Amino acid sequence: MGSNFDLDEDLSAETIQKYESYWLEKWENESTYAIANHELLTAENKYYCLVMFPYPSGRIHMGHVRNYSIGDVFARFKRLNGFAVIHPMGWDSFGLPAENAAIKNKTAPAEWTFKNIDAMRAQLKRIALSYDWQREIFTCKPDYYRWNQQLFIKMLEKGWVYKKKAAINWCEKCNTVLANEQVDSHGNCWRHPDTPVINKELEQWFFKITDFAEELLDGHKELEGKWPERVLSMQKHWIGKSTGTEADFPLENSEGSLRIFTTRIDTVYGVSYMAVAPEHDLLNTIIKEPYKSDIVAFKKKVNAMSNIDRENPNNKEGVFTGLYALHPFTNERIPVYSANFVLPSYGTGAVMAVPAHDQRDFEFAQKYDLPIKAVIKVQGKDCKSQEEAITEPGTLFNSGKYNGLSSKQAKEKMAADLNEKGRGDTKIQFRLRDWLLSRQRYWGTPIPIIYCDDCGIVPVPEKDLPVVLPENVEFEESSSPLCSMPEFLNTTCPKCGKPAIRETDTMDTFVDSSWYFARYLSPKSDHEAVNKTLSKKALPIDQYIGGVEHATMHLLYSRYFSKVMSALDIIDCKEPFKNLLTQGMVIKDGAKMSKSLGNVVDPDMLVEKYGADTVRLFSLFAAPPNKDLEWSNTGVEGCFRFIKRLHRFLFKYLKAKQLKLLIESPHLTGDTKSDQLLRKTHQTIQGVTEDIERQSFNTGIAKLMELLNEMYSIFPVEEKSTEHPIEVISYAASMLLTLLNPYAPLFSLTILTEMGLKSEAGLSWPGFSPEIAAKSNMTIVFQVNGKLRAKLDFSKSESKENILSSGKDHEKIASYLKEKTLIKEIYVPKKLVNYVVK
Ligand code: ANZ
Ligand code: ZN
Ligand code: ZN
Repeated sequence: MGSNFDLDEDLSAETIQKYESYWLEKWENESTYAIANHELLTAENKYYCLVMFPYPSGRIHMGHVRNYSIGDVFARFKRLNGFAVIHPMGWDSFGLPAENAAIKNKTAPAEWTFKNIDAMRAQLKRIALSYDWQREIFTCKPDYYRWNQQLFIKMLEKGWVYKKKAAINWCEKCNTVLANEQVDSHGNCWRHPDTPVINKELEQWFFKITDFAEELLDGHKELEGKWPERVLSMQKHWIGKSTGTEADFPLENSEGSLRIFTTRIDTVYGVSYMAVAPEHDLLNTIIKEPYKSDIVAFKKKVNAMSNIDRENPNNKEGVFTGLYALHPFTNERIPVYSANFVLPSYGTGAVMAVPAHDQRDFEFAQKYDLPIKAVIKVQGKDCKSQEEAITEPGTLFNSGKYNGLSSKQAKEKMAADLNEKGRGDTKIQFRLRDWLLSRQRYWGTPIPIIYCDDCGIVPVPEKDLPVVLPENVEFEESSSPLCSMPEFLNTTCPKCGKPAIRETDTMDTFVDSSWYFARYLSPKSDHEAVNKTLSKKALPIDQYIGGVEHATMHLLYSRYFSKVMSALDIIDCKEPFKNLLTQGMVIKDGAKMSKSLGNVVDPDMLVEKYGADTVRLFSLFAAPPNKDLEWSNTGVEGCFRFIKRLHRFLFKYLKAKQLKLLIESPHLTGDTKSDQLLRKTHQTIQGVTEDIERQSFNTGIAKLMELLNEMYSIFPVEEKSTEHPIEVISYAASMLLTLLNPYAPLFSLTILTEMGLKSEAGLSWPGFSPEIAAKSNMTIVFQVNGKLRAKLDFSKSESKENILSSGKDHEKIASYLKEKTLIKEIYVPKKLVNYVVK
């Protein structure tokens, strides 16, 4: 038992820094947490623990500290339990901020990015996170993004990527298009919540994620109970499956017809007008003057509106097209309008409007004085004096031969009848749109495409990958430097050899993060994106941790990519994240801790003052992982005091060279104090294990604090240590420090080493004895003349005499015995006492 660390009694800041850096250096030199692939492949139990990798913005903030500490508890806990743990870290290092910084500071994005990475890596290392740094990846390096390019080409071959002109979302601040997922619920940019996204028509690249809509929904079955319900329901809503009917309404005096999508074909007898999106093709064809000019003006007006304004109920607007459609069942003439609330990208971009049963249609009808005809009777609703739409299903009336049917019956019957006439069918519709992946920005993966005047769109041949992003660039304000670099732009066509030019758009950075978890398995491989054998073994990720803000972005895209990559036989795993924990935010003074609000606490400063263990401990103790954590300086102080207090207790025995590492539990001896501590120790092992397993890290820490309190109260430090049972104290200390290891590894290892631990690898998670941990108490019911007066707890070994006399002295009972004569004392062992008095 050598004293390596030269500890002092009150654990000065200097001492803490000393032993903390000892371990950090050791881990660095020995790559302690690296796991070789052969080790992973042959392991009986593997555990893949992953926390969403950071964007290298420059510095780690408390949110990162919390998040990565949570991940580290899982990783260390599983390692101690004998699992082969893979716990990697990398950098989501393409993206807009690097470009903005480049424009502002005149440094190239690459330089800025790598400088940030170096700073942040050092910060992560300083808080004792057990990463396998040999697997570090950088999405902005060609050895990573070339696989994005290869995947893109493979998907192009399959027809899963395509280019088309479309109305897209444009952010003026980002100066690029955005995917639908990147427009928030207010119609603003995800990066710029104060900037409304506007519509533009542009040629863009899309991933056909909609082909996988059904599978993405289906996969949820596997995730239920393992992902937060909230994330699943956000994805479900985003995918938005809805079953309805498509129906053709023939156009009057024309060969053509207007196809609509409705979820309420049962209301078809109540149609009073049709409405098409201003972008609908019909409007480019058969419209005559004077309607034509009205429509052109209307289109212009709607185009200038944001989607959110467009869907605002107060902005409902439309124009008559001069056209009439014919009712598919009655042949009645129905006027066709163009209306802003009809979206071009949903269903068929056209609707049958039923004002009596749809609130939007109702308000539009009132504004333009169109008929409102009720056809569904709903119990308890008066359909005569309608003041709003009656939207519930009910029974049909005013509906010809369908009268009397329920909405449900009518939907089936009508769809079948339409189908028979060749005028429609049941149709499943999704809200999900294809993923727009091209960005008009520089700092991202170049899309590996060449444009040739003769051959058109030509993918870069695999042997010519990667298309390297030039790093020495100069920025002119807004546009991507790639557009003005002949050395990048000019190339030759791989098909015909003539001069051709390269695509200058780059990929959405969400492409990078959609499969990075698989790249960690073979981060350096230069002949394949993913080692498939390893992916079979290591995937899915057993525990994924990250922010709920990614519910319909990264978490949806990754699931999609896993399905695509499985279909392409690159990996073998369709659901990449088996369990998901979405951590809460770090709050200070009532608001999310953020630079813009000026309420940040600098992790470096805390680490310097208290050491990494305290910082970790606080961020794990102050709230359960999935709840918001309120910052509190006294809370940090409290965690610091706990470590110091633990140290002070142990120091006395350490100094006397009495404390030794004890893995095997001593037996109960019959000595009350010693048994009491042993019992509490086993209960703590049981409790902390269960707490970590149910992700209740904070209560686990509370139990460790309780155990320490018990140690102090049973064996006060002021007493002479030689009179204390050193076996039991050694065991309690060994266990407390081992259980503390996932939370505060540096202090834990330091003291355990002082107690005789030879190497960290020798440490393992302890088991407990259920017999010793079992409650030692019994509850006795006390009556006076048969009436319940009190319930008191006693040790199971307490004698009858003691129980009877303690009852008599107890305040709740004594008053009933006062000035009475005690005739009899009845005692039912371990259950009941009855004092009979007169
Ligand atoms: C007639 C009708 C009658 C409707 C009624 C509703 C109630 P979900 O559930 O979201 O799929 N709709 C269809 N395409 C549209 C578009 N491109 N833009 C705006 N609205 C559109 O909604 C389907 C319903 O949304 C459809 O059913 C249609 O209105 C409308 F009493 O058709 B309904
Ligand atoms: Zn933006
Ligand atoms: Zn060519």
